[in-house]
Amino acid sequence: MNDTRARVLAALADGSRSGPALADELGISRAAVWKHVEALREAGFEIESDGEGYVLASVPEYGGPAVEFGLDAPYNIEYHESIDSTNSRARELAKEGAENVVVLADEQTGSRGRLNRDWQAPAGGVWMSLVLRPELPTSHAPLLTLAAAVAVTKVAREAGVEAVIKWPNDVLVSTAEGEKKLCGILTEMAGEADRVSWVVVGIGINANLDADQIPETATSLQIEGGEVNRRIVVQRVLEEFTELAADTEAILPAWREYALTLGQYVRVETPNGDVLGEAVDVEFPGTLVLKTDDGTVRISAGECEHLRPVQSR
Ligand code: BT5
Repeated sequence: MNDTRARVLAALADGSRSGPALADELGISRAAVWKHVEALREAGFEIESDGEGYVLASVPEYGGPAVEFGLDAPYNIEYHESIDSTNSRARELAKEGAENVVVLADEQTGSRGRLNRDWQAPAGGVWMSLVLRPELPTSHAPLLTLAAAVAVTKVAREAGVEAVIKWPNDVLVSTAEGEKKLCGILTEMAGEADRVSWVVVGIGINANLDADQIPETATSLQIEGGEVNRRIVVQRVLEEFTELAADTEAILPAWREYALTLGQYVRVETPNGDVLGEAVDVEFPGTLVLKTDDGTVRISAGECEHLRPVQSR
């Protein structure tokens, strides 16, 4: 949203203002005030005019301007009702030089998981991709994936859903029917070894979706805790993620606190074969440490399967 429009909106949210008072306050013409008010109405903000002046009566349920309104993180939101993949669009923007843009969609028709797996993304979920240009060496980029998992877990808990993290980046809920996936994260990047050029962090959260809209192995915030306000979910995830990304020292401790993987016997499929062992820690920048029969093994990437908690051996 353009800066002046955001200021008009913030002023109207603060209380009733007459057109002239608003023009004075923001140092713009009355005609400009009128133009911004009309544009905000078109974007779905209900702005009532009583005898005294204008006042904000309601915020649209979802969409770009709705998420930008009151967002305490430095992103412009590019919203699509339907798009093939928010990650594909975010990559395009990244290659054009964009920064701090979030591509957000109600529905995706061709979204991807890791290794080009299909990702189901019907209307009602939270599907978003952040375009970032962090000052990080490429090898540290996995930290951002961990930060995204922590942010989503925290926000799911705020919504009353006991989410946990499976290494490296699945957010799950332990249900009576076993572990079910609530959120998947797909990070893509380009750069030289010493410096990332851009990173796209794609986050897919099953928000207001029913069981018949997602795979059997999945669950949603709605199923586990009831319908959520997606605008707030997006805002809170972006705010938590941004705070963690600015303080990379805080990411691993927070990840450990939410991790279901630590303390489990696991099987990790790696390019060099399967590794079985007890997951004992995660180390900078996201390496899983396993205690195996052949000693300690460190794994930087792979598919992890939880076998059972260590205590129940
Ligand atoms: C992931 O892959 O978990 C990463 C998913 C990233 C999706 C986001 S949405 C916004 C952005 N735009 C994109 O195009 N992608 C990102 P992976 O670990 O490979 O898991 C994929 C597997 O999860 C599939 O093979 C299915 O078994 C399962 N799956 C598919 N759709 C799901 C859903 N909605 N919820 C839970 N599991 C799902």
